Amino acid sequence: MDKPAKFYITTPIYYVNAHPHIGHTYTTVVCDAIARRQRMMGMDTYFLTGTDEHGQKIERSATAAGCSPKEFVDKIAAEYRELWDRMKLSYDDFIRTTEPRHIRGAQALFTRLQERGYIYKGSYSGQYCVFDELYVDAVGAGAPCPECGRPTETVQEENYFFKLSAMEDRLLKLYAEQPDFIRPETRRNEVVAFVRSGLRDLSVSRTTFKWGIPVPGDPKHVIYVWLDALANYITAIGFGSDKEKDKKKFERYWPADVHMIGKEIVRFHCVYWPAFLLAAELPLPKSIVAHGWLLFEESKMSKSRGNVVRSETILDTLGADTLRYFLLREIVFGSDGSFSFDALVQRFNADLANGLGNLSSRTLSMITRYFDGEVPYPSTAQERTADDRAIAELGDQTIRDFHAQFEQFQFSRALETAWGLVSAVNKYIVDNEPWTLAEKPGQDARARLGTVLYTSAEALRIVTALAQPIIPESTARIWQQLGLGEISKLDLRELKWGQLQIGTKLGTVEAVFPRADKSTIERMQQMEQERSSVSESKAPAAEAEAAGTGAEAGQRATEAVADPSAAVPPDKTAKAAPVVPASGADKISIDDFLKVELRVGEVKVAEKVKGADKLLRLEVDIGTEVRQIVAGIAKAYDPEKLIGRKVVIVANLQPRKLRGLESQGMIVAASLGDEGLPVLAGFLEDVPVGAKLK
Ligand code: ME8
Repeated sequence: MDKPAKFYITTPIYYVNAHPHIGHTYTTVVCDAIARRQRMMGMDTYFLTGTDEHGQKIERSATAAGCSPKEFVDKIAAEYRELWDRMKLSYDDFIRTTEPRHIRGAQALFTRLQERGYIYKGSYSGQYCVFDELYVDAVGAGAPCPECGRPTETVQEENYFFKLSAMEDRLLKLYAEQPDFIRPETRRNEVVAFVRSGLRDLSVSRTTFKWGIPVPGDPKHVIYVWLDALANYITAIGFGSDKEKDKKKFERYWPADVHMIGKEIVRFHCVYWPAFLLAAELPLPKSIVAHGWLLFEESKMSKSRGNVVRSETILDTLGADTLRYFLLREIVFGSDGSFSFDALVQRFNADLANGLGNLSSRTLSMITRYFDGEVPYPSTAQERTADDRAIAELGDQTIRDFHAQFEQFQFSRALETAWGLVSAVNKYIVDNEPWTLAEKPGQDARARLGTVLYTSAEALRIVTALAQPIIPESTARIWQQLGLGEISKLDLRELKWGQLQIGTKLGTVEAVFPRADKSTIERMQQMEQERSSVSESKAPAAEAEAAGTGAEAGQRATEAVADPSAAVPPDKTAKAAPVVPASGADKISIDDFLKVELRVGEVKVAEKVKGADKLLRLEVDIGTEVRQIVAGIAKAYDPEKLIGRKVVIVANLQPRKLRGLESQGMIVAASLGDEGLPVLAGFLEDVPVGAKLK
């Protein structure tokens, strides 16, 4: 017998500098649904996900959290895995970029590029954005990154460069010859325009930090995080290993059929990744599919904005299937879509509790009651009514349409199609009143009752089978109740109307989707608030990082004094800075605020603190005296550039000692992004030293 065809699908590997949120869940659930369906279509499917664990961002997050990078990444990677297991995601492999198999494979890729003459040594001096891990065309210390708006850092490094400029024509040819290489088309057009505008060589190593994969033969350098991260797609399936078994695996599964990604990382996947592969003479993935963003309160849900919703909240209330169904049904794949607890509960009640749940419980309990729990005979074809025939035809049509739409990544439409059958059958039941037929004496009524219930049960079977990849747990339960055993054994290719066997003995019938009410929304909101305040106080990851610069100096930069929206980086798509609503208890009175004495000061002396790479010792004139202040701003500001600068000081803080130096106050700064990069508060107009702020 021939080996089945293979299907290899990947998610991005997620950064471990913050906790997972439902944006990450979205991509992973989409891939899971595709993978599950492929398996049920007889494909030898390999579904890969994992975590991206190197880079300066992560190194800094670990420092801020007071642990080693390894301890830090282990903790967050475990969180991802645990969540994916709770979500019942059917991944075949979870790659971590700190694993030996990946390190070996990424180094092998680097060497392969070097051997083929695509990597050379050069030097770079200019601005670097730590958040995007990118050299950028910005001028001057602290100039904003053109990608994300965060302040850049000035670096001068000797680097290895990849000859990206040599790949322009080959890439353009690829996009022209394989129109499905980048999907959807809008993303493809953007990439083509970007490449046409000209490519510059890409720096693929760093010397400014250590937390990365050493360049083979030159361990002073670590491999650029994106080259490291992208390599996961091949290292996970054996690239770079000498073992026969791994080589076979690589041959079997590479190239990937689908790399699923969010739209913000299109360039890395559609320009850099194929360029690396072309240069390394490795086959190219068949398709890179970019989806839109999940928005919350109108802007992209993201850790740096702090407007995230955790999947755990929904798991603990409505369950994994509800979240999975919502994400695939509510969001039009490819476009941005909003998440709200109201919409989630509405979808759940309408489609799952009242729709599929109702169809399942009324059909199966009537078969239990009227036919002793055995699937009844339908009447012969000639005796069927137009109504019965319409449902049977719709059943087959639904199967065809669902498959076609799903294959085109139109998950929302595919589910709409399947639920079209649910509504039609629920209406059919109401129109045919099986409960009235059951009361009527005589063979005809009994035969009619059998037909109506057979038709309903068969439609239920079809929807359940189609929905299995999206809501695996609940469909498995309905399948058991239908008396059909293990749903995972079903071959979806064979599914058609009329396969439900007469006489099938039903399992125990019970409700699969109990209705949710308003209190569920309140509970979820409450849980989110509690979770965010717990993670703030524990400061485990990005949150710890935001506190990073100030925390080391005993100062949390934006706390209490700075405008929280100043900590939100400008974003091309953002309309407003989302702020997690504060409950009344979190608010302070004006009197409380006035207790904080804020004054304008002028920096007279600024110098590095020995042995503390984040700290500066400042002498600040506040009008009445000169204060010594120890501030965690060394990563963002050169001491020389601060002399003469007007700053805002919290003047009535109790003095405290940092690295043996007394700090007599605190300097106010916004804290940007996951890195918590400080940006000092200042004034556009001239203000006198010592002026009070209120
Ligand atoms: O970019 N809506 O990791 P990351 C939809 N490590 N999807 C979202 C989302 C949102 N609001 N937020 C996140 C990285 N995602 C790199 C990838 S791959 C070789 C390296 C999803 O943790 C979406 O898939 O920032 C997005 O592309 C990915 O998470 C970014 O995850």
